[in-house]
Amino acid sequence: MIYQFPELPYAYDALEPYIDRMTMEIHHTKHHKAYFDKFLAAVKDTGFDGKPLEEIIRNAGKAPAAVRNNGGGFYNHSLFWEVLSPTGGGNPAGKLADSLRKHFGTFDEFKARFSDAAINRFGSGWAWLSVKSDGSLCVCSSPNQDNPMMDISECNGIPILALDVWEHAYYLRYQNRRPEYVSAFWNIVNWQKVNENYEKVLLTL
Ligand code: MN3
Repeated sequence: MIYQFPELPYAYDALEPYIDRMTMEIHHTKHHKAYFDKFLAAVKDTGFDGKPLEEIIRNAGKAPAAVRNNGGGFYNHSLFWEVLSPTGGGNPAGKLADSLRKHFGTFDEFKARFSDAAINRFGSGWAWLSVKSDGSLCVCSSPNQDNPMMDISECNGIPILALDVWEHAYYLRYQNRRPEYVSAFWNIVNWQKVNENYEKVLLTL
């Protein structure tokens, strides 16, 4: 089958204490799996069935709402799991480190901007670091399960780093304290993977 539900690249408890085991397990096996299953059901018998997920995401504005929402949920979580790691945190390396400095001045300034986007997203949504078509980097947030790759997005780009700020992503451990969850996130960012994502996108521009 063209659409695959991804396994986590680490154990459910691997991101403790920053993200707890129960949150990870429910998030992956219930929330993410439900988006995947509902996407499969929604895409069936549309002209999008069998098309690569990225292509569907790029054309989300032309797809039925259930395809946009559940396809977004499928895609966004698949990226999110990959940019986290129990051995993450620290500073970015490679080309990305230089580009972050170039676009944001300092790594701390980038973190502050990304954290603001995550904390100030009203209601449910995501924060993103994306690469625009001219190769520049940009930080933004999006509502619901939208993402910057969607044609309807206000911040167009290819996402290379994602943070889920739906309450289901943090409520068990952090309750209403979203800023604490966002701050904890920096300890588990897999910068090696984010740099890989970045270099991969640059090759396609
Ligand atoms: Mn989620």
